Amino acid sequence: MSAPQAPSGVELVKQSSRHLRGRIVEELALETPGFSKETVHILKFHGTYQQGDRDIPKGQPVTPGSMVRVGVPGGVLTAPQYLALDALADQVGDGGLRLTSRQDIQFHRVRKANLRTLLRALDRNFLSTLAACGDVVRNVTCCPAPFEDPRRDEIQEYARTLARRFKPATRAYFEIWLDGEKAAAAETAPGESEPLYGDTYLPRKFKIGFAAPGDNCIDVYTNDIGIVPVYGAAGPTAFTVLAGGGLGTSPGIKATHPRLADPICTAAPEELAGVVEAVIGIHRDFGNRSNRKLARLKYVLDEWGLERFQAELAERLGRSLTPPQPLAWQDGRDHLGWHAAGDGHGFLGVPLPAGRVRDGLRTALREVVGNFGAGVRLTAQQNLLLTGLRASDRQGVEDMLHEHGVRLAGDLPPVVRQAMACPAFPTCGLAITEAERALPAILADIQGALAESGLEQEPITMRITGCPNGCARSLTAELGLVGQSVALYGIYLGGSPVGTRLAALFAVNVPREKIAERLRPVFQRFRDQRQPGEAFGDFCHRAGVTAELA
Ligand code: SRM
Ligand code: SF4
Repeated sequence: MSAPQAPSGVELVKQSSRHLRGRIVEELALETPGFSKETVHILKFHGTYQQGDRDIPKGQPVTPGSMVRVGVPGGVLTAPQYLALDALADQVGDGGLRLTSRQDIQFHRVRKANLRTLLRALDRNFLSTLAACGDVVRNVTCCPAPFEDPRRDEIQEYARTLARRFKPATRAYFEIWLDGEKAAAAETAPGESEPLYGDTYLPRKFKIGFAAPGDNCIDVYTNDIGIVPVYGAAGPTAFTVLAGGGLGTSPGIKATHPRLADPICTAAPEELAGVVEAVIGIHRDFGNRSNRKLARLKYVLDEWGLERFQAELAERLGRSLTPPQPLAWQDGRDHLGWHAAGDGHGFLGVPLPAGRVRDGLRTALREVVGNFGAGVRLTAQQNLLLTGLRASDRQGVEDMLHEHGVRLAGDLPPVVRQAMACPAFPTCGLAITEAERALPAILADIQGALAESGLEQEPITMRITGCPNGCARSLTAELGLVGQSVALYGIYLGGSPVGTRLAALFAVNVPREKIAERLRPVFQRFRDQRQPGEAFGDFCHRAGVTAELA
């Protein structure tokens, strides 16, 4: 047996943080614009991420600001909550909101002096940033579409219940940000403990997502735990539980790789929370605490194999597992355009460019939400649903959005409508290439190449990330672009349109302006050799495009 390895530096920081307090209070009181390295780690658990500005050339002074991530379980916001977030974007942010690939909302460039103001305002609106980042259960995602099926609402309720259950127990967030007097003491509250997480929390981030049966809009296989209900007539009769998904790869570390989650077992509704908690417990106890690059649950599954993992889970639950049910998917696209909802109303899915809400789009959404009282639901594909609209509102809503230059799903070519991009430059410290900012030019080139082959109406999923961490889930797209080295991208092809297969590497180190050129022969081949109704990603996979042309 190999000798136990020393815990990583971050483990020691967590251990000595007195349940996520660290020196946050002391450093908030300092005049300096930023926080120390240790405090930056602890702040992540509070949903706050210190960032620089990568547009500023190296060597020039940068005033750090913070990305602040608001957790929104299942992506559901009320109209007043959305309007409050919108107002805060001007008061303490950079004048915009960023909807994330996990149904959260981010503020960018928040000054240290404004952090308390922001978190208090969020709290007054029943919103929180606690555990939106850090080594804990992150936002629990769930298909947000309120279709005419009450069982969808029930799934949302399960997502909210798990989100509440797995919040850290520490009072640190409330003391530091919301209650000034207690913050002064900043000691661990008497008798406080973290029954699930323990003093060092999890070895790494942990993600949970609920898909609706047949509808994989949330990319369920990319989660540490994916959950898919088995529907009876009145509601879910059971849940298929998957484990071990994750997309991140660390450049230069061979053992790291993307992985789709495996179906593990079936849980009855009353068993679900216990099963999920037991899987989290396995991650807590067996995840790698010396190397953060290898600390996700997926590597425990890799090391153990499915059988040992299931045996450990069964032992923790004190009973044998019910085998998982086979899953079938009809769709993986987002819920854009108009749809009927369960309450006699309708909802409109609005495509957003990489989740960024600013300028005319921001004004338009504020006016629709304000004037029509629309609820807002964030999707896991960086888009937004306006809910609770009457048939008689439809024209007025569309006019209002169009007036501000917003392009709705029907106004956009399918490849643009479905595209996703991570933020990358200038805010992300890990970005190797542009992503969000390069998206419009790349899409224009790809549309041109598709049109040359008469494929402009093909609903191809295209996603781009500025590094191999996979934040916009490029590797479950049919066409994925991944930043590899300065201004150069890897092209990945063959992901399935319903998110059940990883895309494979097709070309390396392609400059941005050459991406469409490399894809042109593949599009032509797809046009000529596809089977009736075959999707682009399925064709690339079947025809072995990546193996032949790489
Ligand atoms: Fe991510 C790190 C943004 C979803 C895998 N991610 C980051 C950081 C915080 C950069 C950092 O650590 O310094 C990025 C902040 C950029 C910025 O300026 O906002 C960042 N991740 C995002 C968001 C905002 C991208 C987006 O386009 O919306 C998403 C926020 C989700 C949320 O609300 O919680 C986001 N990140 C994802 C996803 C997709 C998902 O979960 O569905 C993944 C792939 C799935 C997975 O977890 O494996 C993902 N992010 C990573 C990783 C790789 C983790 C790993 O296991 O290796 C990192 C790097 C890390 O943690 O060290 C990372
Ligand atoms: Fe940053 Fe890479 Fe995530 Fe993009 S994929 S946000 S570049 S960590």
